[in-house]
Amino acid sequence: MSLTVTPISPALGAQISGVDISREITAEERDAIEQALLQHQVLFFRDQPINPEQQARFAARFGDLHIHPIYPNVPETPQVLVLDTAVTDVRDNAVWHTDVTFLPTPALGAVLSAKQLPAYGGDTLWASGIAAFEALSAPLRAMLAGLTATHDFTKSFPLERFGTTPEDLARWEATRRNNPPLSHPVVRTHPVSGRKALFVNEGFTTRINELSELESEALLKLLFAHATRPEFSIRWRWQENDVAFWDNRVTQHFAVDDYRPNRRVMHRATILGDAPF
Ligand SMILES: O=C(O)CCC(=O)C(=O)O
Ligand SMILES: [Fe+2]
Repeated sequence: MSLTVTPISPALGAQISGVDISREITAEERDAIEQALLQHQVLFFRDQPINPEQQARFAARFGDLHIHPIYPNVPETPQVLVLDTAVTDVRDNAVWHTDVTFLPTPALGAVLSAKQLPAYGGDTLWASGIAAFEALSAPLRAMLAGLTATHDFTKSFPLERFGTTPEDLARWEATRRNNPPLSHPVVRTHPVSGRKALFVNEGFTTRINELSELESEALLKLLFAHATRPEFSIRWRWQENDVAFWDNRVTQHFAVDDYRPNRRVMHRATILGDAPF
């Protein structure tokens, strides 16, 4: 096996080379990638021209795949969703978020492939909830450990933008019905590594349940700002056929909205996760 892992920053991020993810990876490669993911939280592979079927096969080596309720998918491979600025309003990804935390079992991770890019712009940032949590003072860490927060699908998928046609409206209403606001711990323990991570995100977290409205608002503001500080984050400048694989249990990300009206097309396969604790 010639797989190598090159860290990009102390908090998170590594580039993986020496593996071709378009073919069926070996068990050894799979385990090396999983270990790298646990340690570095987001991995980048360059020059990986994968089709949707290959992307789904790669992602499925790490868990069952999720079919997104709102975003369009590749018809023959519905486990792969399409973020195409010519088709879908993706502006809501330009907020720091962890994917699908409105689900009782948010995604374990996702594999994102760059298909068509603007000449420049359209970078994506990731931030480590582990680095952010570890940098908090001991009294604040102790307080947060006992708290839960509400996550609401409608915060990042507002009716005004996702219910514009009768068909979209019906889908949005069904999604809202099936995904009422729910609670997750504010500090999550990684189910494999045991490391603790801050688990609130601006995209979906609306309220810290045990605090007053005013306290919740002030503390969430602090945590959202703290969690995304430059030293806990990295910014990836995409090339076509780059693939990113992030651990969605302990990270959040932000897709910079600075390139429209140029077109940008990404494919994502999302891996199902377990209930945060
Ligand atoms: O388009 C991107 O770079 C990332 C979009 C996003 O938030 C996601 O795929 O989960
Ligand atoms: Fe996302």
